[in-house]
Amino acid sequence: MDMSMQCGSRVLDLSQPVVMGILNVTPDSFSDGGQLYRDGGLDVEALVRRADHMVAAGAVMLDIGGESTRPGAQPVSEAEELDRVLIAVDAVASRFNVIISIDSSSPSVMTESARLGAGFLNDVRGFLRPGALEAAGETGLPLCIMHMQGEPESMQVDPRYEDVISDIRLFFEQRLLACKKAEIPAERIVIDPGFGFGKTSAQNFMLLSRLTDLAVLGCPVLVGLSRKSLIASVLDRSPAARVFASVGLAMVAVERGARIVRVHDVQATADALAMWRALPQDADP
Ligand code: 8Y7
Repeated sequence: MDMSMQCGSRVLDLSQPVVMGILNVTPDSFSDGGQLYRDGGLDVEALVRRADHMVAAGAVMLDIGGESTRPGAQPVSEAEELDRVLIAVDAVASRFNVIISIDSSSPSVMTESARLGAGFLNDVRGFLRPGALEAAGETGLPLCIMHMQGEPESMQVDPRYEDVISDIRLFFEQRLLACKKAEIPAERIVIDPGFGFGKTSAQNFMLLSRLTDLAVLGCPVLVGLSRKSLIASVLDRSPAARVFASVGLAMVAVERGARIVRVHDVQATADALAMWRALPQDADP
């Protein structure tokens, strides 16, 4: 596996696992929503402080999202999403040495963000919306293809799989084929099983436990487990109190081959990863 990816003007080195910090610019995200909103508008100064904090704590990437995809979330208009995301990209790109990831399913958001300096595209809908794969391909940026069963409004209503691992692997095989047809090289693709997106807790834990089964596809694996409700199926904790459990899950994922961990709590996760990195990587366990 090639260990580095060109993300616009920056290089993403994946020879070691890295932290992607979550920068939500939505008024309604489930775990940190609304903190960057004041008087109904985006508070750019607060956004810059949050970004600064995460970069200083060791985030190599920041994932900027303007549409909440929590279970049951209502869709946002494309104009509203564009507005939120572009303000944030502009504010972050000019100030920090960090790779900006764009959490969006909208082709125009992908295109315009890339123009303003974004370096990575993250689509929870796996670039399945009409025009999304083509728009992503034209940016020349790496993409993270995430698996989701259903749509956010209804995905947690009785999700079913023949076999969760092989069903998801088949999905990635199909998407990789679509990328090939769209002339997007495999070296530019990251895959993500999409924890919590149309999966029961048991299915989520099964996926995590067998994460190495996705490595056979040859793409780096990204995981998002931070503060998610699979934790609440084991521990009775509010989202903000799921930090320790989230770090534990991130370590399990990295141990099973994940290369990018998408998290709210950058410092806690980066410290844990620093310990993982201190292990001699070529020694037998
Ligand atoms: C994920 C994600 C979210 C994830 C990737 C949340 C945008 C929900 N989760 N993107 N986005 N993977 N690639 O709880 O697991 O953060 S939003």
